[in-house]
Amino acid sequence: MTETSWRTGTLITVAPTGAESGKADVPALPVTLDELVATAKECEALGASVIHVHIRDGAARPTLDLGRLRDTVAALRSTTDLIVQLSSGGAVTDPEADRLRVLDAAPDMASCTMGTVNFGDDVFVNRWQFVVALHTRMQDRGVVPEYEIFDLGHLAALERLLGKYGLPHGGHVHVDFVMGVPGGMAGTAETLVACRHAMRELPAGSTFSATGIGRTAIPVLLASLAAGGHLRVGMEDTVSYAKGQPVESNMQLVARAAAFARLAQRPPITTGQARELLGVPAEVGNGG
Ligand code: KMH
Ligand code: ZN
Repeated sequence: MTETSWRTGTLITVAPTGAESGKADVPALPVTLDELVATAKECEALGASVIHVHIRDGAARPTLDLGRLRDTVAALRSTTDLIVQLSSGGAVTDPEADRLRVLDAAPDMASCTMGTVNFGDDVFVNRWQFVVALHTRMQDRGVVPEYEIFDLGHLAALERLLGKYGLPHGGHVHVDFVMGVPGGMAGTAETLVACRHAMRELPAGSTFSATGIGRTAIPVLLASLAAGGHLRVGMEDTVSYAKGQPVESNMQLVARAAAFARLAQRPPITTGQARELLGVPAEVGNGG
């Protein structure tokens, strides 16, 4: 049997919670630390290798509380081998100082959104100077970024960022196309191919994953697999499994992504292979 490597397999990121859905509207959303850890373990067993984390407070509201973030990183590290990626995006209402402080929780990775985008009825603000602060602080702290691309111009901003401030910690550039946000780029195969094409301006060997918000989830997933990309799935992005059918759990979405990846003959890679791919150092003593 041929062994799957990160070159031939698919990296699956699970984004289980997000900052937008309410627990009352989406009861299956993991909002407590116990729910998050249970979800993380099950998603890892199904093929996820990265977890993109937003946390909630005692009332299930989005929070960037540093103590809770540290506890979350520690709990995920002690119970799973997943790469822990904290969101520095938070909620659209979070101030820049709180978003930068996320890095004090010392995650393996953190998101770094490459520009401002209309976000439904809101605006997700990412000023150039703030992006620079995030990128350079991640370099200083040894945190590997995932660059979030909501629009084609964000790739040009990334090229400018790397040209002026250098490669990220670990030396590997990985971007995530967040497609189908109302106000951002469309969640279509054509748009994904345009993004893939624009990546030619990034350092050789740069990689991408993609996620489609809401009903764009499946077209984006299929397009990404076909274009040699990786996948992000989860209830941060998708709360309907099919028309009129609410998602039952994050595991349901990871299982579907893993099945599609196997059908595409690019099966899910392990957490060790994902670390190799992304330039994230191996953790000692991880795993439950
Ligand atoms: N919740 C969105 C405003 C990220 O995690 O870095 C931002 C977001 C991106 O989800
Ligand atoms: Zn997020």
